[in-house]
Amino acid sequence: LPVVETITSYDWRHYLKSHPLCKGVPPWCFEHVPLHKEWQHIGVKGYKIEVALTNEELPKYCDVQDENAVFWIANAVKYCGFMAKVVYDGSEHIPKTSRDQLSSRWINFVNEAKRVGYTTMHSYSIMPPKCMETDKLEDFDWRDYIFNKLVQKHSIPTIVTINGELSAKYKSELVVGQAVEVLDRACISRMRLGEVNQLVGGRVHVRYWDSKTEVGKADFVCHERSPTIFPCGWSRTVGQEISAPTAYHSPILKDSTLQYLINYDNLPKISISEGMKLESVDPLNPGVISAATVKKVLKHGYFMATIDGQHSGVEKRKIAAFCYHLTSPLIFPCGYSEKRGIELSLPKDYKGDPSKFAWDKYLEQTKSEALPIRGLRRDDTNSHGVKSGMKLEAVDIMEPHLMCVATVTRVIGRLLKVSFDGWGEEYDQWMDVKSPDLFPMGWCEVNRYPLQHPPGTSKQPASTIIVSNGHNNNGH
Ligand code: MLZ
Repeated sequence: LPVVETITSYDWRHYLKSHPLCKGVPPWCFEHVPLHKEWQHIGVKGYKIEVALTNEELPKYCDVQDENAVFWIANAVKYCGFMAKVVYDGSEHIPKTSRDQLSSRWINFVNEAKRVGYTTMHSYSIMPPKCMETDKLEDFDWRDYIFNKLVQKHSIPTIVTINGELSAKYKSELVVGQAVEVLDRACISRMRLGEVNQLVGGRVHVRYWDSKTEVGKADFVCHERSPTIFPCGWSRTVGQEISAPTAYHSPILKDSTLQYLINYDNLPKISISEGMKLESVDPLNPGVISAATVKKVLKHGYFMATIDGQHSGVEKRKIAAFCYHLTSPLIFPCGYSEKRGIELSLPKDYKGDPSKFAWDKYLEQTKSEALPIRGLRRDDTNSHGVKSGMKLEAVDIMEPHLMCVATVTRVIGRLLKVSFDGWGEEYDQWMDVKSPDLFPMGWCEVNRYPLQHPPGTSKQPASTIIVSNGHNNNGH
């Protein structure tokens, strides 16, 4: 039987109501998020929609008892991710001073906005909210009003709705129970065979083949498009180490088709060899960019590298090599940080003035060469639409089951600094703009995945999610 748990999740509405200038990363910036393409059309002001009145908004004379059965017409006037501010039609009849307070509201546009006509289609009632019950409006002809208001007005295009509703269902490539090769959290230098335990909006919860965690709980969570999860056979194909039962290593086992390799084999030829230096986001301290060294060259453009910089506070960590691909957006040519004004974490064996790190000196000291990846970072522009100050929902890379409230605090080409609201700088993460670990505001709510409260906000009204473990399968 599934384990049913009740979890509270951060609700953006409270924050949005008190921060009218809030900006969210627009959903069209997230290629791995359903509706991202459609959002270029959806996310425009001026749509007429139908939205269910809350219990407090139900008009006095309303005798409908079912929740979410009374609707009214509204306009979406602002978007923050999947969240939208809507203003009820007829609000011009409310005194200006209380208009915004009474007749506007933040909703999750994917879950709550309905195409005009939805109410009729489903035989729900349509009534103006309580705030419009003034004496002046007692004999008002709402039917006539609605009709005039809706003539020639645009609603959400039918092409993106099913029976008047939007759907952000992720079409997963994986299925529950499928075997996969994933990063070994206990030893980031290698992979570990695992089984898909749960799929939520493209995020995969994996149990390792030799899992010792509680039944139903995951050992590792990542997005299915993340470079920490691969189909069976990947490790052997690229020459990476993997922990798996003995039989798994048998040569009789057929390698599966690896779509990941198809594109990569058209790479420009780069001569990469052991000992070469580069810059990389530290996988164990993702807020830091460090000098790194190629430790082992794998096949198909993959290689293992270790971080040279020893950041204070991570004293105890083992010098573990991490697997990268030459096209990885989190590796950079030597000198990248300096050119972009990013502080490079100092390599521990740098002999020289620590305030004046110079790559040529360091390469000379370590008798090494720079990895020639200069030409590999394509589309290194700011035209992706993500701007500093925008809010979003982001995975805490160090605890990847946690989805947190976050803000983009720096934008350097396609590289973003993501800071977690309420958490110190030491939790900051450098992330690629196309990272599948970034989501628009409201994504968690759409997928019924808990969004962590920023510290100190847990007393704010939260929404409650019922999670039935192992069976909250959004993929199918
Ligand atoms: N166990 C950790 C969780 C930190 C999560 C932060 N996410 C941004 C701690 O309490 O320090």
